[in-house]
Amino acid sequence: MMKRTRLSAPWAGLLPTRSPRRTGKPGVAPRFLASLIVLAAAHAGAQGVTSDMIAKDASTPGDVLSWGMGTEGQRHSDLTGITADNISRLVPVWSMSFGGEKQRGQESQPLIHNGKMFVTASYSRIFALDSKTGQKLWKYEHRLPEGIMPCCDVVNRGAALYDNLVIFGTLDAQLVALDQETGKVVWREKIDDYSAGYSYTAAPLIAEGLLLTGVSGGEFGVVGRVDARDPKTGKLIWTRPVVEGHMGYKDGKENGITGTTNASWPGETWKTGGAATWLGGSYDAKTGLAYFGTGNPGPWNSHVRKGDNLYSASTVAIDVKTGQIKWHYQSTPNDGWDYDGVNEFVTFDMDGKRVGAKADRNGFFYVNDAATGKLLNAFPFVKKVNWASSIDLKTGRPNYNAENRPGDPTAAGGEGGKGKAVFAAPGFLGGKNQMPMAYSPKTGLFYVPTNEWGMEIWNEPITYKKGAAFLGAGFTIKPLFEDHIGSLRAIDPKTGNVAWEVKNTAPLWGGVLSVGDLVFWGTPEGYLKAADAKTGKVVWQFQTGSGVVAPPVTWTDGGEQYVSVVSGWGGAVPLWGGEVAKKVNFLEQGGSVWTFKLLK
Ligand SMILES: [Ca+2]
Ligand SMILES: [Ca+2]
Repeated sequence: MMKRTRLSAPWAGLLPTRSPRRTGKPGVAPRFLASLIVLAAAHAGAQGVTSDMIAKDASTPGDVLSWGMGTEGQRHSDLTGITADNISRLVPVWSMSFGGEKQRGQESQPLIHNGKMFVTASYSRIFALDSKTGQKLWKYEHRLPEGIMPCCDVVNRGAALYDNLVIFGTLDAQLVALDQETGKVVWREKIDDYSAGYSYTAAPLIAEGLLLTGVSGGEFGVVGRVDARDPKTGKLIWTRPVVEGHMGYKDGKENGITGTTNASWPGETWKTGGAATWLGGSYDAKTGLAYFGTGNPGPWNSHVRKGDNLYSASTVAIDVKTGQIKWHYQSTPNDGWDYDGVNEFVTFDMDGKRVGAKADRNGFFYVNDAATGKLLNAFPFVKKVNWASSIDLKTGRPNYNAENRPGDPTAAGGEGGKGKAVFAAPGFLGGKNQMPMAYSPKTGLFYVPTNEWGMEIWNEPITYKKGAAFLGAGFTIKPLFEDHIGSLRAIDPKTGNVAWEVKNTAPLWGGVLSVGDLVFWGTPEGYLKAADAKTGKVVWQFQTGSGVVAPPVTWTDGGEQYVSVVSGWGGAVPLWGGEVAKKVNFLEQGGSVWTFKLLK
């Protein structure tokens, strides 16, 4: 059985910090007040974040308004201020500590707007900082109840900006919207019941003026879905479950059942079907579709839910206007290995078509038509994949290696209720996990943080109990190679060729930034590194003092280019990594943001 990870939060939570009120003192001369108002307006630029600004985020280097540096998720910037030739002068300008008694994993991507950085931290905290100096402007610490159930550490991956608000999700499955200037809570809405295993850790997505979020909790028999809200008020507009049989809603009215009840799930299994949308989504204005990945079907034991188990372990493309599923592509039908299909679907142009790519947990890299979902290409991106031999490009289905599916515990010969154990690769932590890849339109390559590992896995009997782990499996993650687990790979999406790789001893768990002719990424050993995007030659590295498990960003301000990354070791590896966790238990926790620019 899985060990119940202790993630209760005795941390009592401080009251949200309030900035001083911005009203003038009584008795101040009107002319002085008037000039203050002019100054304040000039300073603020007074521009709220609009849908249009978010839609153009990838091509506006003065800000970072979305997770993915553009809702398409390419994580690419055309800025060329920092190059291989001058990067030896790239130095830290400030570092800011998240403080607190507890640290754990820091997986957050900062946002930059109007001279401010908005960055979330572990335990559902968010900070606003001066982006040039790192000076703290305000912070908000969400009051977490006892008994929250995050499966994979108390992380948060970032916020969303809309108008004058900054919005983020919490470990007790709420959304909190705060005033960007003051940190004051403007609205707060419950996503779902944390005592049933729901939580939220992804950055919300803004598309077409709607706030789109998913749910976490795939290890607790929750039901995955995507919600759309009015970002100004938090009011629910539509909700679309991603497990077949569940009803969707729009404007308070029924909006059609997802799929066909019982078509791919036997009996009542769809009611606790999992498919958590825990990494959030991407959006492409050219298709009008939001792409959400879905996690494992529940429970892990695939023999109790014979069928494809739609739409688990899939990419689901949702028409933002209607809340209807336009297409789906299932990478692991009847998943039996916890191959969550949540990884980001990054849209880009290839051969004159709008397409999207995903480096799946299951070890295959997929390219689909972004408008129709048609599978165009699929190839392994890690060295050892043994649950399937290949993907049939005609049918889109995997060619399974049946002997590497963990056995049915009810089959004759099972010992003590345990099914036949198998060694499967990748391990359930995936050929790639939550750490987002980057795409460079300049090189046409994806920069994918990969890991090489396998697992011993077996099934056990399980029944659903609200708020309890719903796995029905036991497992141990094991390394495959002596010298490395992680590898940053530059992958050609047309051919599957690996242009170059940079190996890493520990598993990679941070994301990638493509900027100009460089790529930046972090390592659990604490380094932020940069390499030449064409050759993979490492041209720069900096030790941040704790493991980097977050994606870097870049922007420009006052003619200078900045790079920022969050540092703080943690996430799923130390909690679930079996033999790998033992290898990396010397790494120290932390919690800080580092910001760099060129020394003049
Ligand atoms: Ca931008
Ligand atoms: Ca999972």
